[in-house]
Amino acid sequence: MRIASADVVVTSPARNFVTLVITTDDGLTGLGDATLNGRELSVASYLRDHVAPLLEGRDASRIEDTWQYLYRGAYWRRGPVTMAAVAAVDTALWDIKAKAAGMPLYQLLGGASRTGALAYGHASGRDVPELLDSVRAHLERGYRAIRVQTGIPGLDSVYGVASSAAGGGERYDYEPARRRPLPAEETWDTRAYLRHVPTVFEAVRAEFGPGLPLLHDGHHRMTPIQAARLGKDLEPYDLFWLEDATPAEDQTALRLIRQHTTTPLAIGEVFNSAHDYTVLLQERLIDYVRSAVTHAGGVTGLRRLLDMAGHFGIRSGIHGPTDISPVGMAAALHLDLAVHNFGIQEYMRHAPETLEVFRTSFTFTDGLLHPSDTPGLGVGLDLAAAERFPYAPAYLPVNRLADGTVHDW
Ligand code: GCO
Ligand code: MG
Repeated sequence: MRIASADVVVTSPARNFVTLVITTDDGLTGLGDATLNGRELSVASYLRDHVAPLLEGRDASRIEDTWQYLYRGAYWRRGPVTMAAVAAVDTALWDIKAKAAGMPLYQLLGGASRTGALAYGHASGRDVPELLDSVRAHLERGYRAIRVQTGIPGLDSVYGVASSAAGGGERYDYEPARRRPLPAEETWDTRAYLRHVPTVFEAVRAEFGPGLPLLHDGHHRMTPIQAARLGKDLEPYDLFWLEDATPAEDQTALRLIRQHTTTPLAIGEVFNSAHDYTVLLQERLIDYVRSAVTHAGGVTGLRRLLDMAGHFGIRSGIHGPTDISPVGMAAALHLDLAVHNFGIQEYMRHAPETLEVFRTSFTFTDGLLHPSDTPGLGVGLDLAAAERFPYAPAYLPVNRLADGTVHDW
């Protein structure tokens, strides 16, 4: 079974996605997600210009060898662009291998360890009443774990908060990707945030009781001591996790946070290699690893990371916003079902236009996701539909403090 072609499809059904389609000489196709939000075309070029010529004629069944060939063979290692490209090739080859075996991918990863993957959705509101409505809407939709983000008094727009209440506050994440020639700029104030967030969790617990798993994303904005304080202030509300409290690349920052709080910590959506986690895992500074299949070297890369985390009793919380395509999401679900140290899966639900292009078979029932028993990943790509949604440049916002200083977004 040799690789006959490797084609890159760039399409924009509600937001931009980059997908690799590998076809074998016996007619099987595999899909891989290569989407890097706001920098999509760099991965498309990496794949088209530098990787596709290396793939043609290779044995499609040699997944590990191809992973190492692309990783070590490039000489220049790691980085979001390289690892998204490696991920796309790897995921597509796993899709092909599972289709050739006539099995859903999770069977090749060791079979199911559970009946489904607990998913969390994104509730948000510009203020607390709007947030409570959004939590309610998510519970009605079947979610059994909920991420909570709100507007901050005095700030115009805040990460994770929908700008209108439409759709139960679920559509916030499309807004950063809205088409515009330059990034939007937002203003940030960490002290206002630190004052406000505990009052929000107090209100949510008062309304929904102690049982509902609640999560929160700090989106890299705090210093270690600020994060330590927030973790402490949130202890009475028993969070499932506090995510990305500090800029993730500073692994030693987590030592300070950990010394001060028992609020569980999650980090890693911007990482692209298991090497980014070495200190965090060995010193047990976090409770959940957040990397996506799409950004951390595919099914092979993520499996290696999750096994390493499991060795230290640390669980998975695979990144799953809508900028992970349905292909990347399906790959995550197969891992979620198979690995022992599963924690939770992020799941925002894709826009209807996205699902016109990517034909999914995974299911969401009683709060649990299941990848389905379709052979392979269980996702098809409708090329005619993809053509109806041409690429348009889109950027994530940039943050500034009141005095104009650039701050982490
Ligand atoms: C999350 C993430 C996303 C990122 C997005 C950037 O926890 O889901 O923080 O919302 O902001 O993936 O492209
Ligand atoms: Mg996040």
